[in-house]
Amino acid sequence: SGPKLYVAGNWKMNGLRPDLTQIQAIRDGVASVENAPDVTVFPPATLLHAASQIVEGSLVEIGAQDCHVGEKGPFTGDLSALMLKDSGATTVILGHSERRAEHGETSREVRAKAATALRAGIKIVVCIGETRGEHVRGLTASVCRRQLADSLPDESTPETTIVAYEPVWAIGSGVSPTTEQITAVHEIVRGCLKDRFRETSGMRWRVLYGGSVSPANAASTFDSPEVDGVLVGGASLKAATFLEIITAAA
Ligand code: G2H
Repeated sequence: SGPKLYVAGNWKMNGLRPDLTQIQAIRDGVASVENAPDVTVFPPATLLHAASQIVEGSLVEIGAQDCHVGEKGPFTGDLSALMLKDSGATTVILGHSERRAEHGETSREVRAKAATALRAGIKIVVCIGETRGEHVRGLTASVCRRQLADSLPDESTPETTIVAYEPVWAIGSGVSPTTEQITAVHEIVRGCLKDRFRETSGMRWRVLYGGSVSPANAASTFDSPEVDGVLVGGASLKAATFLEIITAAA
């Protein structure tokens, strides 16, 4: 069997200090799940340090949602990968479609950030995915291939880099692709990874699905042999709901 499934909770711009009780509940819940998947929660940067202390010594890891491309310097308001690591983050999400859309992040920028994060010793979850318009025009495969090629740095390895396929039309919409559609895109992604990164340890690349994952559709998503885990947004905010998804991955 391959590596354990990976379940990520992306809190986006949600979460105040009282919500740290959700991190405690996730930590305790994961401890009691047999064959639990790898779980990483990505709270806002303001909660990274406290959340990391809560999960210390447990199976749960904490990650950040973005980082600056530079290592340090005059970049008011930005956070470097090293700062995130210093706060206890083991991982950073890069190239989420909300950042691509709202901050104009290009794949080239994502790739540069990814290289900086890997140099800082932090793992990366790189997001790709087509818009609704691209989907209806039949451009899903070509858009994903291009974003993947442009967003991943040459330094990526299966140990440090996770790819998340998040069709933009499925994000926060309650509409998700069929398991067959997800499988087809993940096969393309895996093929591209194998073609480009020939010299690896042999560890399987992890390709996650993201977009309206919920307790209702998690099990059918995990049915796909091409799905190595999920990136969950809205359904990760409440520990009880998130733990249902985690249990489905066990
Ligand atoms: C996609 C996902 C998490 P949601 O953005 O990254 O969010 O599950 O709310 O669609």
